Amino acid sequence: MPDLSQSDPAKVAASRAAVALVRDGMKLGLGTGSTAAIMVQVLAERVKAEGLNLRCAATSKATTDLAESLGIKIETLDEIGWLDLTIDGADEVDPDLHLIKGGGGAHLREKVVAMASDRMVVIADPGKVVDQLGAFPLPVEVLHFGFETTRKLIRRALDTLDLGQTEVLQRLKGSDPWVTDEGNLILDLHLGVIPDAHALARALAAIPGVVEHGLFLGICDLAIIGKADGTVVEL
Ligand code: ABF
Repeated sequence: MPDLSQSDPAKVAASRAAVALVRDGMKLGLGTGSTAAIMVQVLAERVKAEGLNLRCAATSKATTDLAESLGIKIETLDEIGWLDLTIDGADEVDPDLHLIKGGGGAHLREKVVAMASDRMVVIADPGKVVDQLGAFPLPVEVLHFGFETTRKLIRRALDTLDLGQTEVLQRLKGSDPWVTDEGNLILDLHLGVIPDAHALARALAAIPGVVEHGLFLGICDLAIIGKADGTVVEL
């Protein structure tokens, strides 16, 4: 197991506080990203030390591989059915617990899993806390079919919302298109600020080639922000 003492102490603190919410017998959703990876390690420590009996679903292939390498069995969401708690990272968290997610390219599965949970807890370092969403480019997962048409429709929707100066860039991995675990492509919307996240979410969801956007509105129940000194604050 990687040495947690070498990991970002803020992420470790947030992870430990979130994993403290886990009880024997729970059904859990495991997020994706570097903070969620630390959380999975902390969880694996507890499972080993306390012999916890958990059922876990993962939000990505990367998290599945990590969890299983640490002895946590991963089942599909449909095998488990409904989850008690999902713990995941985020790219931005605002004071209303609205989130931007998807910098890791996994926001589609992350949203499916979060919405199948009684409780969704975000773990993050202080750099993720913002007054207003939008500085982090908003990821939008889109179909291959009609990709350029979908990009045009997104641009048109942004114009309608007076966000027209935005760059809508295809995410790449090296020089190849980024392909998600579900086989789709990603467009990153460089918005700067999002004055009305609900209006933007509605506009994006109305475009058929959009599979899912990275705005998580009214989904997160608690954000645990870890600090470098090992303490946490809850939002
Ligand atoms: C996932 O990982 C994503 O939704 C988010 O994009 C990213 C955060 O990664 P990290 O914890 O590495 O900053 O939670």
